[in-house]
Amino acid sequence: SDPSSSRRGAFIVFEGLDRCGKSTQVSKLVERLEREGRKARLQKFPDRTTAIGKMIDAYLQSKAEMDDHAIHLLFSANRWECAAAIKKDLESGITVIADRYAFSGIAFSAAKGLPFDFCLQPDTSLPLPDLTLYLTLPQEVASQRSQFGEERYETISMQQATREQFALVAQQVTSRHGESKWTQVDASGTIEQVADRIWGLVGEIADGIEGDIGRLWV
Ligand code: 2DT
Ligand code: MG
Repeated sequence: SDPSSSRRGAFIVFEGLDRCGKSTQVSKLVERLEREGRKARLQKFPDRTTAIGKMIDAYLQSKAEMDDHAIHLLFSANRWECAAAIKKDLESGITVIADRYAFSGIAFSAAKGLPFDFCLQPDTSLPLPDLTLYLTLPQEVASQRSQFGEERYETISMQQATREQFALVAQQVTSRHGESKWTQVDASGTIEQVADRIWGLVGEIADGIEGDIGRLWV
């Protein structure tokens, strides 16, 4: 019998600052998993296709203004409206790969000055990622990439402040959920070099997970 049949899919999250190569690497990983005969699904956050996502999109493109707390809660609500589908897919053996998640939510809002504990709360008990890959790239490299500066938050000072908050988020994840849940990845080099690095880190969890889906911050 197939040993993987009793296993659920892994929930893998990619995090990092803007233009570090997350979206490229998320797509590469989904392709590679599918090529190896595994079922995988990409979930982008924010998911700009929903009603809430459209409000977030207007905010990010500076077509709308919003109170910092209100937009923080909308980003979280955007995850909650996708949470049941993520759980369902994981339980049916699909590997779900998210391009950003609650950790971006905390890091970016805290960088604007909202209290860290406030930023943490709304995402409490969302599905817990089995692995978060935090991609790092020197700011001067990210800033040179095309399209940097197009959206709200894409300024050097905001990226620097967010980088500091991501370090605190990493501490929270590892202290509450364990060292194995957060891995920093050097995102410099060619697309293929980074993809190989990531493939090595994903390793056997791509074959499925035995335990239950955890709950964030619980
Ligand atoms: P993309 O460029 O990846 O579409 O992100 N953000 C994202 C937040 O402020 N809070 C969140 O909860 C999430 C998921 C990071 C658009 C921007 O939105 C920020 C960059
Ligand atoms: Mg962006």
